Order: sequence, then structure tokens, then C-alpha cells
Amino acid sequence: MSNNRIDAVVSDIVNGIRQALIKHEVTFDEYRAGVMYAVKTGEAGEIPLLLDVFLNSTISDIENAAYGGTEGTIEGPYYLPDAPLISNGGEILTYDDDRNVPMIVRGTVKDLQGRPIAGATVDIWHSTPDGYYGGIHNDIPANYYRGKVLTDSEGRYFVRSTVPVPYKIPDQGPTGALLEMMGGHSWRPAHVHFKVRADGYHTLTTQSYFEQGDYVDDDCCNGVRQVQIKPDVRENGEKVIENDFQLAPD
Ligand code: MBD
Ligand code: FE
Repeated sequence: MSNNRIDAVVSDIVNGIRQALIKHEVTFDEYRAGVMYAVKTGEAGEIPLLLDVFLNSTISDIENAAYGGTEGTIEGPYYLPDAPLISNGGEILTYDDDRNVPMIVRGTVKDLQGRPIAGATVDIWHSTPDGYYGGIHNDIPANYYRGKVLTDSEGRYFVRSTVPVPYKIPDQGPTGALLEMMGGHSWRPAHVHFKVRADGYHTLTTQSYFEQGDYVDDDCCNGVRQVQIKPDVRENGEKVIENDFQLAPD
């Protein structure tokens, strides 16, 4: 069965690549090295990472243009759909460490008219204090550093966790190695991921960043959006990330 949309999109992608190969007079050896790079990236399990580094932000921009509401940004490769449900006011599972900076993540979910959405799911995930993700890296359990919280009758949500740090794409892997060969670096600013869902609304995927944080102005994944850079608010030694979301109808 033929599919016109797949044909249209893939034909244009192949044409774009073809133009680049012609422009740079890419040799057969270079082409073969590129093929082997793709094989190695697959073997390392880094296909999602590689594609998200270069292309996810474009898809976010397309979605932002199509829907109103809070500006979305990249999901990245480390979302897991089955994060534990955390009670509103509760804590995301983290490892205890005296060096951890406690973090409150709170805010509201509303519609485009500013009416609260009760029972919306705010799905939150972020790195450990040393830059790894639960269920992905270093045998950290998948229910750590992730959680879903449901908004109350006034659309409010509140959870506690610990402050994440800038994330470095491992340079032993094909993705980080490529970024460094291109003369760039492979760092993302510290960030907290969100996926906000409610029946009848378009799901919002976004991230928050810390004002003045390293790499906020130089994200290797082009994921930073100005409205998501959060001011340095602290309450009793706890860092506060406040995020009031507006969801567009589906
Ligand atoms: C991340 O944590 C991330 O959010 C993205 C977009 C890419 C790599 C690692
Ligand atoms: Fe991330």
C-alpha cells in the first residue's frame, strides 16, 4: 500500500541529503564511513539521542506554531511513560546525599481562557545530581527521578525532588564524539522535563531551565526557549521551579 505523506517527506529528506553530498563532493570512502557511523550509533543504542540532538527542536517549533498555549520544547530521548504516580505535595524518589539541593516543582495547569484544569497529569523527569537518568544510566531504578502528579481542583500541582545538573552527552559514544568532531561541545544546561496531559487538550512537552545556569545560552540540543528559563527562587533552602502551564484544545 502506498502512502503519499511518507513518499512526500522521505523523498524531500533524500533530496536534501543528496544536495549536501553533491555540494561537498563527498567521496565513496566518506559515504562508507557515514554508513558505518550509523551502524555504530545503532549498536550503541544512541539513534534516539543522535536524532533528538539535531532534529527534535524543529519538531517542537512546528508544534508550537500549530497550537497555542505554553511554548513546548524537546522531549529528548529519556522519557519513560510509566513513571510512578506521586501524591500532590509528595516527593519524587531520589538518592539521599548531603550535597543534594532540594527542589520544589510547582505551578498550575489552565486552559487558554485561564480556567484551571483539574485532574491534569504533570509528568516530570530530570537528571540525578550527577547528570544521569533513572531507568537509562548506571542501573539507577526507572522509578527514580521521575513522577506523575495530578492537579487538584484549582489546577495546582506540587512535588519535591532534587536539583539536576547540566547533562553531558557521553563523549565515548558516537553522538558525543560527533559533536566534538564538529567543533562543538556536548552539554545541555540543567533542566527539568515536563509532559502535561489532560483529556480534550493537546499534550504539552516542555522543559524548564535555571536562569544563569551553565549552557543556558549554548545548549547542544537547541532546546532552550526563553519563557522556560526560570528565575533563581529559593524558599528555606529549597530551590523553586514554578511552572504555570496553559494547554491548547486538541
Ligand atoms: C537529555 O537529557 C535531553 O533532554 C536531550 C534533549 C538530549 C540528551 C539528553
Ligand atoms: Fe534531559
